[in-house]
Amino acid sequence: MPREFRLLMEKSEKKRNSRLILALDVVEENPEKIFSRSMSIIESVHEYICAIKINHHLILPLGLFNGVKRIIERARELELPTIVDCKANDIGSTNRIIAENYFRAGFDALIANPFVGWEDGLQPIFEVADKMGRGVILLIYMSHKAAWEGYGQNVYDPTSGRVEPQYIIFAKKALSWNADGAIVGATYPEKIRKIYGILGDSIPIYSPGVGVQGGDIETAILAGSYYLIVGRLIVEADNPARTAKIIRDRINNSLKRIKKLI
Ligand code: OMP
Repeated sequence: MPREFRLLMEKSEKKRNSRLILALDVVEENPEKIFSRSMSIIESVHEYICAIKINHHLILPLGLFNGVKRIIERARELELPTIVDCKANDIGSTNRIIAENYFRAGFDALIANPFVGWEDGLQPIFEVADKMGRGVILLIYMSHKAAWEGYGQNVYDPTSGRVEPQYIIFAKKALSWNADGAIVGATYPEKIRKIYGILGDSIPIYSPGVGVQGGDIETAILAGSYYLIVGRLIVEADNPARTAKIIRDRINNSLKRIKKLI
């Protein structure tokens, strides 16, 4: 049974004809400037994106229940889901507090790290998400250069009795834990393809890493990415609205080309 967050994302995607998620990673010299530029980027790009992801770039300088909550409220008015990129990664009792606070502030979903496991790890996050109708997105294979050191390790899985890459085990866990999304770097299309082979259309793949990190939109979509998460390419552009529109259109054109190939 999909959580409310999944339906919220589908509604937003259809309304704007967009699978582009804005990573609102604004860097400025003081909190006032971070807040005002964040708000002005949202106003200029909102018709081209389907959700906003907020990271420590905003949460640390602005605070959760003051600055960031106001940004979430504006996103709500625009019917844009918000995702907190907290990469929750702690023991269960702390994870519960993390989830309760972010969801209470208004976030629709959070990102968590499956390395901590289920029991007394991520289980409380899923419980809070179920209770509050929010989403949980898991890191399956990150976009950065050293991702292979953790997500790419070959490990012995006692449940299957086999040695498998960590990311394959995580993709299977995403299914059994009923995650709402799986993050796989656009920088590793071959990993996207393998993970899509496990998840199919049951859990959408969210891919950061296009542009500045070297990933390519069409290659990622062709491999199985569903949503693309883009930060600096838009946030640091001279014209964020024009750049967001170009990226949104490129995603949609790639989807059209793929449909023709099938
Ligand atoms: P750009 O590289 O500027 O487009 O930003 C990418 C955004 O996605 C940043 O907010 C990162 O923290 C985030 N991200 C990754 O880049 N790689 C990952 O593997 C996972 C994330 C994430 O969890 O969103």
